[in-house]
Amino acid sequence: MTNNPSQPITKPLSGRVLKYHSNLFTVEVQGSGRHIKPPTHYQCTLKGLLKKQETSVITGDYVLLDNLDPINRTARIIDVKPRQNQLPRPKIANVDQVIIVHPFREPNFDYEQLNRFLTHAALAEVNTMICMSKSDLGDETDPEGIRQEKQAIIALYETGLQIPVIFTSIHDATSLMALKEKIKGKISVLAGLSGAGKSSLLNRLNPDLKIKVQDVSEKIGRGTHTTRHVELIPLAGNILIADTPGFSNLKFDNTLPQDIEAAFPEFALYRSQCAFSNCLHLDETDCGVLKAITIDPASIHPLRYTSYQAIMAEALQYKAEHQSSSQKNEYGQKTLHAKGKETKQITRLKSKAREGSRRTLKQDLDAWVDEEDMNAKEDLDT
Ligand SMILES: Nc1nc2c(ncn2[C@@H]2O[C@H](COP(=O)(O)OP(=O)(O)OP(=O)(O)O)[C@@H](O)[C@H]2O)c(=O)[nH]1
Ligand SMILES: [Mg+2]
Ligand SMILES: [Zn+2]
Repeated sequence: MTNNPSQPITKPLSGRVLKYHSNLFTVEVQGSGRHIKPPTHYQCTLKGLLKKQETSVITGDYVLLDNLDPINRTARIIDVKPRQNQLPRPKIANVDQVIIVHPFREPNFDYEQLNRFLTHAALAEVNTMICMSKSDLGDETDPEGIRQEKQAIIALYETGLQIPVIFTSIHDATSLMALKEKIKGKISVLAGLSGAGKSSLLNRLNPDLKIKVQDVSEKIGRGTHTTRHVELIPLAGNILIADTPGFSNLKFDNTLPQDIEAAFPEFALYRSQCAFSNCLHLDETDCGVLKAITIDPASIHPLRYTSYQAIMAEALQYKAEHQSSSQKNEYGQKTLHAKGKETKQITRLKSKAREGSRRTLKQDLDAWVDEEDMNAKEDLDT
């Protein structure tokens, strides 16, 4: 960086997008030089060519900047680096983990909603943990019942599915310390229902943030969104964590059935015993999953399977409406089968990269057959 802060910086610099709001990207550029300087935030526009190419730039993206004006703190984004991962909702890239903030109470604990969020994160292939918020709330007349309910949640998700669970309350400093331990040195994104308490948690981790939270007097209702933007917030302890607008609901009407099936890790033990390699474990004959449920109801938790059925119904509806199952879904994946091969996920390429590799992708697609054409495993084996 130049020594004279009034001089424009001519050399392109790289940075990370923290926020997109009102057509401007807030980009954090790390300080450099012999004496470590604090990071600088630049308000950036997008280079015309990137707009023309419809290159998407989202929070968490690593970008290259030119035209840096150190006085007005403005710059221009001229390139975007390939993403390690991305979530379609909340829209964010390059995170180490998604923390699903799910209320234990207010509203009452809802297994299906939580299962929907877990499926959503599994589809994006991002590390996931569960933060059961508002765990101070509950029926004080039945503390033993509350204790058992919390244990059942841990048994199902942490012990059963290896998804870490922590219980937090904004009124319990110890629980907030536990959360802090989980986010130290990482880039995390908070995701969950509106009113789950995402912004409240961040305000407790750093009271200087003063993020607007839902008024306690407001009735928690689906559709009340207090946070409006996805924003990565730096916290002490080498923490970067994104506050995001909550969901009012989470539907899977843009996802393929086979992708939903693959997002349920508990089927892993049994799916190889299904007669059909594209079995969805609904009512098929010789289904390893259905057999397991009949023989040992504890093999797959009934609440997970019920959620699976509900989510699958939405995905099947989507498939019926878009008969070609090789269409891209919002997770940027295509589910295709090759004869005798495993399911293949083709991750969506950025528009720029896609341009250069259209031929390869086309060849790739030609080599694979649509799952619609899939026959029973016996056919593939011959
Ligand atoms: N009792 C209790 N109330 C909480 C807790 N965490 C959040 N709340 C309350 O829940 C309400 C919603 O909190 P917010 O932080 O605005 O929720 P949010 O998830 O950020 O909501 P959106 O921005 O709409 O997505 C607020 O009135 C908080 O005071 C908690 O641990 N215990
Ligand atoms: Mg919020
Ligand atoms: Zn099956």
